Amino acid sequence: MKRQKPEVTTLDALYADDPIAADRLLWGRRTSGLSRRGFLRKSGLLSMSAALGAAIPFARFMPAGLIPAAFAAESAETEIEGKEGLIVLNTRPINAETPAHLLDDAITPNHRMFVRNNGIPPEAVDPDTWTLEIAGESCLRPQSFTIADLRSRFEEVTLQLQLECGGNGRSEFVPAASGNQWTTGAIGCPMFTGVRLRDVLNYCGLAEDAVYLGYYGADTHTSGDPDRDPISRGVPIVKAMERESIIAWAMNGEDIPLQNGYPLRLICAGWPGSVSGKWLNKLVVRNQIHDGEKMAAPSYTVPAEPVAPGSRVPPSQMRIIESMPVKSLVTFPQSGISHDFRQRLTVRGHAWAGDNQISGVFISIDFGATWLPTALNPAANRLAWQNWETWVQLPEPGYYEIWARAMDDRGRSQPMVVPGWNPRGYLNNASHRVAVQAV
Ligand SMILES: Nc1nc2c(c(=O)[nH]1)N[C@H]1C(S)=C(S)[C@@H](COP(=O)(O)O)O[C@H]1N2
Ligand SMILES: [Mo]
Repeated sequence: MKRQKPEVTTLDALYADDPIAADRLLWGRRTSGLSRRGFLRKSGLLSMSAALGAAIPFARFMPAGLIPAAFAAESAETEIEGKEGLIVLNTRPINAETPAHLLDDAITPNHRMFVRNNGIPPEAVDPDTWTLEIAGESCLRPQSFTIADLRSRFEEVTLQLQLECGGNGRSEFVPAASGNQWTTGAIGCPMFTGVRLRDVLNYCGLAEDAVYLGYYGADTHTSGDPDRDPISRGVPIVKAMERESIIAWAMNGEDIPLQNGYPLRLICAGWPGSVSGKWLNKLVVRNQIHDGEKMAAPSYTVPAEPVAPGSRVPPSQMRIIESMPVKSLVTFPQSGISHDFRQRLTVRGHAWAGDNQISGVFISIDFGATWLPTALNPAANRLAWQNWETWVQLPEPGYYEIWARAMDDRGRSQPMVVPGWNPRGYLNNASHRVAVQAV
């Protein structure tokens, strides 16, 4: 029985088991999110401080209902070869995310790139005989290319491109949305080398009625049924024809890791990762919105109008997700560290905004009461995340959270609370929070 254990464990466990009960204990009432300020009960403050093992200097600014970032689940180690340190969410198919502090590199290394598989990757891939077929009712000159053909016929480009799963952040939705319970780690921004999709499409000729591009990959359905595709999505032709949409054979100058699509993949960055087909062996130019697997609602769609949490939404009211929203990550310090309060604390991370750019990243050490601007670097190229950095001086020992909030070049800011609930839990771009114990 939990009653026998000290209060510290109880509160911690309570948050893990039943955040609503923990909320009532600390705040004295049910709260409906992080929208209201303050009012931590005296007993609640004591319990929370005890559980955190520190005073909370800015407790007066804590929004009602806040679950301290220090209580986020501890990371488990994994066995995915070449992906050490990633958190495995599922093994069949393999899905693994990268803890925020392991995404600290400006350019995501291959072994830190998350894995999101809908099916079973192909085995025994031979890059010399791999072919990419270009077809579809709106392709004028259907034909196939080997990787060597692509390399010799088209200009090679290398770009840093962000890839984020549409479901990144899903774990925070209440009521829970089905699917992989990603926290913050289904994002990465490696360098990709390949050829422009538009060069290949122009070479094969687009009919006047071409409106959409669909992809197929060599992975197989988890059911084993050879007639079912795990996923076959795509993008409107205008997105496919952008300079940054590429067919890539290398990631950070090396072969693409098998789990990330070796030997060939599509990258249409800034949109849900699901449009960037892995193990790419066929592209179809369509005269209608591509109707491949996971193109139809509820997959990768959100309600056209806001809905009450838990609602059922008819497919006709769902819209295909296009650009991803503005978002940021604190990659240093690692959440949960201790820090000597007399020393400055460096804080840094990345920010990205789908098809758009970042105009500013702000951080708060007082639960959002005040915000400080950070130094923001330009992107390496369009559709690459931007790195930001600053430092803070924590005023006294105690428990702090560092919150980051990015704004895009259209003035849209990240929310501090989980945004619009949707049936499959896409597009959670709430501010990232890390815990720091100043000692
Ligand atoms: N063929 C194929 N392509 C795919 C997928 C897949 O399961 N099969 N998953 C998609 C999804 S949902 C995402 S988020 C990205 C993930 O890319 P990564 O595993 O390289 O991080 O690939 C996309 N491309
Ligand atoms: Mo995804």
